[in-house]
Amino acid sequence: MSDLFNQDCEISPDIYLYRQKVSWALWADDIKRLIKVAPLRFMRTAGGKRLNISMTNCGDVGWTSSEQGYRYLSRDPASGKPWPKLPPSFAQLGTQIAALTGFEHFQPNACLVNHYQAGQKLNAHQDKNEPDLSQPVVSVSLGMSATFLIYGDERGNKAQKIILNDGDVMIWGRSARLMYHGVETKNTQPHPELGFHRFNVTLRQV
Ligand code: MD3
Ligand code: FE
Repeated sequence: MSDLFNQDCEISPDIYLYRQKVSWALWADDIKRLIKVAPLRFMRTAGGKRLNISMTNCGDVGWTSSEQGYRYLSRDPASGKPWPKLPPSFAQLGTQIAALTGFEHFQPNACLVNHYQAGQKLNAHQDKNEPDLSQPVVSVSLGMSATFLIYGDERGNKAQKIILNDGDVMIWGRSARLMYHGVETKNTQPHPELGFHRFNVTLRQV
Protein backbone atom coordinates (compact mmCIF):
# COMPACT_ATOMS: atom_id res chain seq x y z
CA MET A 1 0.00 0.00 0.00
CA SER A 2 2.68 2.56 0.86
CA ASP A 3 4.81 3.73 -2.02
CA LEU A 4 7.67 5.96 -0.92
CA PHE A 5 8.31 7.38 -4.36
CA ASN A 6 4.73 8.52 -4.70
CA GLN A 7 4.61 9.62 -1.05
CA ASP A 8 1.36 7.72 -0.56
CA CYS A 9 0.40 8.04 3.07
CA GLU A 10 -2.03 8.83 5.81
CA ILE A 11 -1.40 12.58 5.89
CA SER A 12 -3.48 13.04 9.02
CA PRO A 13 -5.70 10.60 10.94
CA ASP A 14 -8.15 8.94 8.53
CA ILE A 15 -7.10 11.12 5.56
CA TYR A 16 -5.12 9.27 2.90
CA LEU A 17 -3.31 10.68 -0.13
CA TYR A 18 -2.35 8.70 -3.23
CA ARG A 19 -0.25 10.62 -5.74
CA GLN A 20 -0.69 10.28 -9.51
CA LYS A 21 -3.23 7.48 -9.51
CA VAL A 22 -4.95 8.80 -12.66
CA SER A 23 -4.52 11.82 -14.97
CA TRP A 24 -6.40 14.40 -17.00
CA ALA A 25 -5.28 12.51 -20.11
CA LEU A 26 -7.00 9.32 -18.87
CA TRP A 27 -10.26 10.96 -17.80
CA ALA A 28 -10.54 13.83 -20.30
CA ASP A 29 -12.95 12.07 -22.67
CA ASP A 30 -15.33 11.19 -19.84
CA ILE A 31 -15.22 14.71 -18.37
CA LYS A 32 -15.73 16.36 -21.77
CA ARG A 33 -18.72 14.11 -22.54
CA LEU A 34 -20.19 14.80 -19.11
CA ILE A 35 -20.02 18.58 -19.40
CA LYS A 36 -21.62 18.49 -22.85
CA VAL A 37 -24.68 16.64 -21.48
CA ALA A 38 -24.83 18.29 -18.05
CA PRO A 39 -23.01 21.63 -18.41
CA LEU A 40 -21.03 23.20 -15.59
CA ARG A 41 -23.09 25.83 -13.78
CA PHE A 42 -22.83 28.21 -10.83
CA MET A 43 -25.47 27.03 -8.38
CA ARG A 44 -27.12 29.34 -5.87
CA THR A 45 -27.39 29.12 -2.12
CA ALA A 46 -30.58 29.31 -0.07
CA GLY A 47 -29.70 32.96 0.49
CA GLY A 48 -29.60 33.56 -3.28
CA LYS A 49 -25.83 33.96 -3.55
CA ARG A 50 -23.87 32.32 -6.36
CA LEU A 51 -21.33 29.63 -5.37
CA ASN A 52 -17.69 30.52 -6.16
CA ILE A 53 -17.02 27.60 -8.50
CA SER A 54 -19.01 25.89 -11.25
CA MET A 55 -20.16 22.29 -10.90
CA THR A 56 -22.01 19.41 -12.45
CA ASN A 57 -22.73 15.78 -11.55
CA CYS A 58 -22.95 12.27 -12.85
CA GLY A 59 -24.24 9.09 -11.24
CA ASP A 60 -27.58 8.05 -9.71
CA VAL A 61 -27.88 11.27 -7.72
CA GLY A 62 -26.18 14.65 -7.90
CA TRP A 63 -25.44 17.27 -5.25
CA THR A 64 -27.30 20.50 -5.83
CA SER A 65 -27.63 23.85 -4.13
CA SER A 66 -30.54 26.18 -4.76
CA GLU A 67 -32.99 28.47 -3.01
CA GLN A 68 -34.35 25.18 -1.54
CA GLY A 69 -30.97 24.45 0.10
CA TYR A 70 -28.55 21.56 -0.45
CA ARG A 71 -30.04 18.34 -1.83
CA TYR A 72 -29.10 15.22 -3.72
CA LEU A 73 -31.38 14.94 -6.77
CA SER A 74 -31.73 12.12 -9.30
CA ARG A 75 -32.29 14.59 -12.15
CA ASP A 76 -30.39 17.60 -13.39
CA PRO A 77 -32.63 20.57 -12.53
CA ALA A 78 -31.29 22.42 -15.60
CA SER A 79 -32.57 19.80 -18.07
CA GLY A 80 -35.06 17.70 -16.09
CA LYS A 81 -33.17 14.60 -17.27
CA PRO A 82 -31.32 12.02 -15.15
CA TRP A 83 -27.66 12.89 -14.58
CA PRO A 84 -25.24 11.16 -16.99
CA LYS A 85 -24.13 7.69 -15.92
CA LEU A 86 -21.13 7.33 -13.62
CA PRO A 87 -18.23 6.25 -15.87
CA PRO A 88 -17.10 2.73 -14.83
CA SER A 89 -13.50 3.95 -14.58
CA PHE A 90 -14.52 6.52 -11.93
CA ALA A 91 -16.42 3.94 -9.89
CA GLN A 92 -13.54 1.46 -10.16
CA LEU A 93 -10.98 3.96 -8.92
CA GLY A 94 -13.27 4.85 -6.00
CA THR A 95 -13.76 1.28 -4.87
CA GLN A 96 -10.06 0.47 -5.37
CA ILE A 97 -8.87 3.41 -3.24
CA ALA A 98 -11.53 2.72 -0.62
CA ALA A 99 -10.44 -0.92 -0.35
CA LEU A 100 -6.81 0.19 0.17
CA THR A 101 -7.86 2.20 3.21
CA GLY A 102 -10.18 -0.41 4.73
CA PHE A 103 -13.54 0.67 3.31
CA GLU A 104 -14.51 -2.64 1.69
CA HIS A 105 -18.17 -1.78 1.17
CA PHE A 106 -17.91 1.63 -0.50
CA GLN A 107 -20.19 1.79 -3.54
CA PRO A 108 -19.97 5.26 -5.07
CA ASN A 109 -23.20 6.30 -6.78
CA ALA A 110 -22.89 10.10 -6.66
CA CYS A 111 -20.18 12.07 -8.42
CA LEU A 112 -19.80 15.84 -8.10
CA VAL A 113 -17.47 17.52 -10.58
CA ASN A 114 -16.15 20.93 -9.53
CA HIS A 115 -14.39 23.25 -11.98
CA TYR A 116 -11.81 25.87 -10.93
CA GLN A 117 -10.05 28.63 -12.80
CA ALA A 118 -6.94 30.22 -11.29
CA GLY A 119 -7.87 32.24 -8.20
CA GLN A 120 -11.22 30.57 -7.58
CA LYS A 121 -11.64 29.00 -4.19
CA LEU A 122 -13.94 26.87 -2.11
CA ASN A 123 -14.48 28.24 1.39
CA ALA A 124 -14.21 26.12 4.54
CA HIS A 125 -17.14 23.73 4.82
CA GLN A 126 -18.13 20.23 5.92
CA ASP A 127 -19.53 17.54 3.63
CA LYS A 128 -22.55 16.42 5.61
CA ASN A 129 -25.42 16.05 3.14
CA GLU A 130 -24.85 12.31 2.72
CA PRO A 131 -27.16 9.99 4.67
CA ASP A 132 -24.48 7.41 5.61
CA LEU A 133 -21.50 9.16 7.18
CA SER A 134 -19.79 5.81 7.83
CA GLN A 135 -18.86 5.84 4.13
CA PRO A 136 -15.80 7.83 3.02
CA VAL A 137 -15.46 10.49 0.32
CA VAL A 138 -12.93 10.10 -2.50
CA SER A 139 -11.57 13.20 -4.26
CA VAL A 140 -9.67 13.12 -7.56
CA SER A 141 -7.70 16.21 -8.69
CA LEU A 142 -7.25 16.84 -12.42
CA GLY A 143 -5.43 19.68 -14.18
CA MET A 144 -3.70 22.64 -12.52
CA SER A 145 -2.48 22.33 -8.94
CA ALA A 146 -4.52 23.40 -5.93
CA THR A 147 -3.97 23.79 -2.20
CA PHE A 148 -6.26 21.79 0.08
CA LEU A 149 -6.83 23.37 3.44
CA ILE A 150 -7.71 21.00 6.25
CA TYR A 151 -9.05 22.86 9.28
CA GLY A 152 -10.08 19.93 11.46
CA ASP A 153 -13.19 20.08 13.58
CA GLU A 154 -13.63 23.87 13.66
CA ARG A 155 -13.59 26.22 10.69
CA GLY A 156 -11.53 28.76 12.67
CA ASN A 157 -8.57 26.41 13.20
CA LYS A 158 -5.22 26.99 11.52
CA ALA A 159 -5.29 24.92 8.34
CA GLN A 160 -2.95 22.11 7.33
CA LYS A 161 -2.08 22.79 3.66
CA ILE A 162 -1.53 20.09 1.05
CA ILE A 163 -0.70 20.75 -2.60
CA LEU A 164 -2.58 18.49 -4.99
CA ASN A 165 -1.49 17.89 -8.57
CA ASP A 166 -2.99 16.22 -11.61
CA GLY A 167 -4.05 12.67 -10.83
CA ASP A 168 -3.75 12.86 -7.04
CA VAL A 169 -6.45 11.11 -5.04
CA MET A 170 -7.49 11.77 -1.44
CA ILE A 171 -9.86 9.71 0.65
CA TRP A 172 -11.17 10.56 4.08
CA GLY A 173 -13.61 8.93 6.44
CA ARG A 174 -14.22 7.83 10.02
CA SER A 175 -12.79 10.49 12.38
CA ALA A 176 -12.03 12.85 9.46
CA ARG A 177 -15.36 12.48 7.69
CA LEU A 178 -16.85 15.73 9.01
CA MET A 179 -13.70 17.84 9.07
CA TYR A 180 -13.82 21.37 7.74
CA HIS A 181 -11.91 21.78 4.50
CA GLY A 182 -11.48 24.19 1.63
CA VAL A 183 -9.54 24.71 -1.60
CA GLU A 184 -7.38 27.59 -2.87
CA THR A 185 -5.88 28.09 -6.35
CA LYS A 186 -4.11 31.44 -6.02
CA ASN A 187 -0.56 30.00 -6.33
CA THR A 188 -1.47 27.37 -8.86
CA GLN A 189 0.82 25.75 -11.43
CA PRO A 190 -0.77 25.27 -14.86
CA HIS A 191 -1.28 21.83 -16.36
CA PRO A 192 0.53 21.21 -19.70
CA GLU A 193 -2.70 20.45 -21.60
CA LEU A 194 -5.46 22.00 -19.50
CA GLY A 195 -3.59 25.18 -18.55
CA PHE A 196 -5.21 27.11 -15.70
CA HIS A 197 -8.18 24.82 -15.25
CA ARG A 198 -8.79 22.26 -12.56
CA PHE A 199 -11.49 19.64 -12.24
CA ASN A 200 -12.12 17.91 -8.96
CA VAL A 201 -14.18 14.73 -9.03
CA THR A 202 -15.66 13.62 -5.70
CA LEU A 203 -17.13 10.15 -5.37
CA ARG A 204 -19.68 9.49 -2.67
CA GLN A 205 -22.16 6.88 -1.58
CA VAL A 206 -25.59 8.43 -1.08
C1 MD3 B 1 -12.54 16.48 3.98
N1 MD3 B 1 -14.29 19.47 -3.12
O1 MD3 B 1 -16.95 19.18 -3.38
S1 MD3 B 1 -12.45 17.53 -1.45
C2 MD3 B 1 -16.50 19.35 -2.23
O2 MD3 B 1 -11.22 20.24 -4.67
C3 MD3 B 1 -15.04 19.58 -2.04
O3 MD3 B 1 -13.28 20.64 -5.20
C4 MD3 B 1 -12.87 19.62 -3.11
O4 MD3 B 1 -14.62 19.85 -0.96
C5 MD3 B 1 -12.42 20.21 -4.42
O5 MD3 B 1 -17.21 19.30 -1.22
C6 MD3 B 1 -12.21 18.31 -2.95
C7 MD3 B 1 -11.31 18.37 -0.42
C8 MD3 B 1 -10.99 17.88 0.94
C9 MD3 B 1 -9.69 17.96 1.37
C10 MD3 B 1 -9.36 17.56 2.64
C11 MD3 B 1 -10.30 17.06 3.51
C12 MD3 B 1 -11.93 17.38 1.79
C13 MD3 B 1 -11.60 16.96 3.09
C14 MD3 B 1 -9.95 16.66 4.82
C15 MD3 B 1 -10.89 16.18 5.66
C16 MD3 B 1 -12.20 16.08 5.26
FE1 FE C 1 -16.12 19.36 0.50
